Amino acid sequence: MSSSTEQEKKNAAREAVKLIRDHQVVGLGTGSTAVLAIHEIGERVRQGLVIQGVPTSNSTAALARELSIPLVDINSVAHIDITIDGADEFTKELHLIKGGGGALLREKIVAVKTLQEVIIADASKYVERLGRFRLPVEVIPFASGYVLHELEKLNGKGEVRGAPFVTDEGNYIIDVDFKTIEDPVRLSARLKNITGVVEHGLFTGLAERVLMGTGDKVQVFL
Ligand code: ABF
Repeated sequence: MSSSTEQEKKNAAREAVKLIRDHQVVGLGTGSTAVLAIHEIGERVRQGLVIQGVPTSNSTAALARELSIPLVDINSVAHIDITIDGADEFTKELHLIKGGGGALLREKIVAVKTLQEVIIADASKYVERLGRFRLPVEVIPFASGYVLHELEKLNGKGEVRGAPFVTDEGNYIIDVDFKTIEDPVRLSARLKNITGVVEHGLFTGLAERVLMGTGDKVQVFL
C-alpha cells in the first residue's frame, strides 16, 4: 500500500474518532482502516475516554482487548451510539460495498443497531457506480451450490471464497461479479430473497456519513 493511501486512511480514522463522546457505546469496525481508528480509540481510552465497544469481528475483538478498550455484548445494549467502520467501495449516495474482510454479517448487524454509522476510507474507495469490487454474499454452506446458480440468473458470476474461507458465524462467502450495480437497493432485495443467503455486502441507507482521506485532507460525504 502506498504511503499516501496509508496517510489518507490515518487522516480519515483520526477525524472519525474525534466524533466519539464519553459514555457512548461504540461499534468497532473491521479492516485495515478501521484498525487505525481502533488504535486511535485505544489512545483516547488511555487518556480517559469512557466507552463500551462492540466489535464487528473476532479479530477486532482481539485487537480491542489488546488495547484495553472495554467491550460489551451487543445483545445487552438497546442501541449503538456511533460506529466507525471501513468499506470496499462507496458512492456519493452513501451506498457501500462491504465485506472484503469477510465480516459483513456482523458489520451489518452492528450498523442496523447504530445511530451514527461513520464510514472511513481512502480516496481509492470512491466510485460513481458500485461493482468494480466483487460483491461478497454470505451463504449457508449447505446452500452454496444453489445460491451460485441463482446468482447467475441475476447476471452475477460467483466464486466461493478461499479454501473455502469460513466466517465468524461458520458460513461461506461467495464473491460475485455483477459488473456494474445500477440499482443497489433493488439488487439488495433480490439477493435477500434467495434461500440460503444470510446477508450481502450492499449497505444502502445505513451510513450517516463517509469520511474520505484525499491527499492531506478529509472530505465529508453526507
Ligand atoms: C471492513 O473493512 C469491510 O467491510 C471492508 O471490506 C473492509 C475494507 O478494508 P480496508 O479498510 O482494509 O480497505 O469494513
